[in-house]
Amino acid sequence: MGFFSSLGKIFSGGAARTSSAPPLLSGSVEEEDLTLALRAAEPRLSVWLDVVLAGVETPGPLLWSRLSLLLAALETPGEEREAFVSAFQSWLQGMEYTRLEDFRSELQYRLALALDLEDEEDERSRLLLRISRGLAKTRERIALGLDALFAGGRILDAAFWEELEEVLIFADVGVEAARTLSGRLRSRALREGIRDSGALREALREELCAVFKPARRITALNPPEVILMVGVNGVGKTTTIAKLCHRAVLQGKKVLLAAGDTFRAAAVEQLEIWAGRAGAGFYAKGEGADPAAVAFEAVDKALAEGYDTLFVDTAGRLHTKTNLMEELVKIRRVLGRRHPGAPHRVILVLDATSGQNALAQVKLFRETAKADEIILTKLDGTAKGGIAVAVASRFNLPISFVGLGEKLEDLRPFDSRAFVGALLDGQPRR
Ligand SMILES: Nc1nc2c(ncn2[C@@H]2O[C@H](COP(=O)(O)OP(=O)(O)OP(=O)(O)O)[C@@H](O)[C@H]2O)c(=O)[nH]1
Ligand SMILES: [Mg+2]
Repeated sequence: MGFFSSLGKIFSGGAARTSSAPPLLSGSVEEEDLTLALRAAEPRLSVWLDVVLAGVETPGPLLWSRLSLLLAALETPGEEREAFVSAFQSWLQGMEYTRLEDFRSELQYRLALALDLEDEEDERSRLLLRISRGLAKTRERIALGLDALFAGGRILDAAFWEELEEVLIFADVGVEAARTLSGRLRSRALREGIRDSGALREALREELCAVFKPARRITALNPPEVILMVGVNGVGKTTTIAKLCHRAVLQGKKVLLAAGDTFRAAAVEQLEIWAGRAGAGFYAKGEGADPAAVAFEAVDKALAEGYDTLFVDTAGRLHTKTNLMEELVKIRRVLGRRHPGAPHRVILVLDATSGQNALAQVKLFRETAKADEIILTKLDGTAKGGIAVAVASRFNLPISFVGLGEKLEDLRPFDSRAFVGALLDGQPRR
């Protein structure tokens, strides 16, 4: 159900309620007031959540009834409402969260997925704001540099274009990409007779956006869709599997996680804990087992038990260690032999804080492991956000998601316009 299509109920009168929905605590007066308040509020999930959560501080009957009211107001059928509330209750119990501030973002995330708000404005601006905050330092470098450059009616001479290149390089866009971008902008300015700084800034925005390739949204025709996660040590592979798994489970998929990192004992345990939290199946053979055998047997299990999606975790490895990279080739081969087309996606996880070294990682992981998609993690804490531009401009690979924190919900689809907006001006663009 779409967010805006479901607004009709709020604007056209009382919320639909069925007898199976949990009753409101203080009766219909409160229900009436809240419905009126929702009708008056800006139609955004975050705002509506503020309205229904007013006065709620801890998990309990008041929270459940308020949630039920919100879902009813959005025309969610009684059964789905109950399923949503009870899934959230058991998650809360497992996490042992007791204060609203600890679980509010998870709640909003679940509601967005359940209500199919993924592509709505609310989601986009939220992503933008998180990225903006995360990119504050990068943005400062670019924006201050550009402001200085564009101020005072400079002549667009050779020195100007050189300085533009420097500003971009300083934000970790990389020498090569900075040169290409500045070159493109220069010919465009000539061609289109651009003189004023506002138009130049807009042209730069478009050129930056054009660098990014749209993410593919494929799903394997022959389930399970097999996804292999690769990358150097500590970049966030395992956490990102957990986040992707969480999304998939909330979207109704049956997900299996395979512990292909048999190098660290703790890695198997770490993945098992995440599988438990996200509500996914789990397959492992323990420390020291052959990762290719784990992958092979996990596909067997996924096929036999009707899983939709299988994520295969792998041990972190330096891209320069040939024997370890060969191990990934073997895992790929074995997966393909057991299940045609597998792995359907090979995701290279890059740590945004690693700067220009990320380029060498992409090169080697693409050649050996055939990585065909990138997820950029830790964008929340870096001054080097420009690396996304460097990677996208040098390699023909889509960035599908970005990691913005350590929690399960801190993963967002990569939106190139929002990202470039955050880099250039940091203000939500409508
Ligand atoms: N701030 C922030 N931290 C993150 C993000 N993604 C992962 N982390 C943290 O990065 C650390 C490493 O994450 P892991 O998922 O274990 O990384 P890994 O690539 O599986 O590591 P190895 O298996 O040892 O190679 C953990 O402390 C994570 O919480 C992110 O998007 N933002
Ligand atoms: Mg790991």
